[in-house]
Amino acid sequence: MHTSHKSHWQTLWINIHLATMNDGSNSYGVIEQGALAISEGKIAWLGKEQDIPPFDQHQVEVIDGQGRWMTPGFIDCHTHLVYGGNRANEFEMRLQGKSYQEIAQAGGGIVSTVTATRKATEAQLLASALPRLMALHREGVTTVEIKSGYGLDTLTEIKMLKVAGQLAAKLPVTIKRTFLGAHALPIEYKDQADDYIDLVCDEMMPKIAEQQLADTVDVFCEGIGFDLKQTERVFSSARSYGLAIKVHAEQLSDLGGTALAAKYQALSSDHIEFLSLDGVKAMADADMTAVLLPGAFYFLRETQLPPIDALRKQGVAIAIATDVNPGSSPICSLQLMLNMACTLFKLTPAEAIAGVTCYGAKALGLSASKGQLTVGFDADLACWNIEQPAELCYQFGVNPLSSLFKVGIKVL
Ligand code: DI6
Ligand code: FE
Repeated sequence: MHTSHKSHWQTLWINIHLATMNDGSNSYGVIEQGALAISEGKIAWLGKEQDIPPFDQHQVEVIDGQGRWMTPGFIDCHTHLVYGGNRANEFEMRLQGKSYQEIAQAGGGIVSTVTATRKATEAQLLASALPRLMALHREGVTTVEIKSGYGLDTLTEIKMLKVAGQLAAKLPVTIKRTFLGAHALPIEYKDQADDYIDLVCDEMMPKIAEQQLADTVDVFCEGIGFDLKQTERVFSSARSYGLAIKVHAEQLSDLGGTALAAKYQALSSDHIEFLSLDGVKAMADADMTAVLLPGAFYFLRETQLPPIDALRKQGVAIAIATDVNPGSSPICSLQLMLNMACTLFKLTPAEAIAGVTCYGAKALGLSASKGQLTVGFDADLACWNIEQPAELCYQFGVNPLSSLFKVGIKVL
């Protein structure tokens, strides 16, 4: 294994099993009886404990892992965790027989969260988002993507993205921000979706790009969202500002949003329950990541499964995320998503864990620095009280996190 200069090590883990997650999705990339050294926030060496090169015992803090397991810190690559209010009333309506689409068409749904988000102050949004982020973090999450999309006006979209940025100062979590102005049509633009897309492309996007409030742009391409033409306008505007692209597509119907996103070299297409084989092939050709969101599938009682076998056959990387949001996935647990990815989507535990580590990183364009135990990668490390990696997916409700390191520093 590679090594950096031994005297630079700050911390050395010994007596620990490593699930490096750097071997592709069919394996955990296990190193049993391993060791891992940290230097300046990065992984400086890893390998078998018996192969540790000589080091200065006085300079290095040695941590005995006591036979526990270490994985990369988890990555939740798709959330909407900054928002005002909640939608428990809508949950009740759905249980009385209304569908998610009917509620959206009747002015509920996303639009009702928009009203609450516009009303909330930055401080209120921050205070309500923090426990959600905390819940993820306590379960081993060290990187989270957060989308705007409940403002749908310039001021509130910017307010959401600022709050998302402030969260990074509250907890030791890397926050990646995504501008989702094209999430839903605000009431003041009723029947004028094209005009709203003008606002997104000509006013919101330039400001957000200029103030560096987001590095990625997302669109909800759907019957109750935006059509292909509108989606393409947002993509081409994003590209002109040098912003990366993602899409919510094929969640409720097959509009072709994924194939369109592939033409724009998008990082990922997310949801994709209704994705066709051609769509899967387009993703493979563009090296896009498929982000599966079992929480939304579960919470909306969807029955159409994403095309998992086709994704596997075409070699598309699969990520798993919570989609934390008030309407379709009010569930702040990536550990539960690991369980659901296996029970609902029949992923193997190794695939599911890859989905919240190496492929979660890939979905965010971070695959060169996060999501693997690899020399040179950020020392975002989760240490688990388990006897085998599959336990992370198998049991739910007893948080097995033993300790958590963020860029080499113990944070939990
Ligand atoms: N798809 C989703 O699952 C969330 N957004 C989206 O485009 C739902 C957002 C909500 O219902 O508030
Ligand atoms: Fe979403």
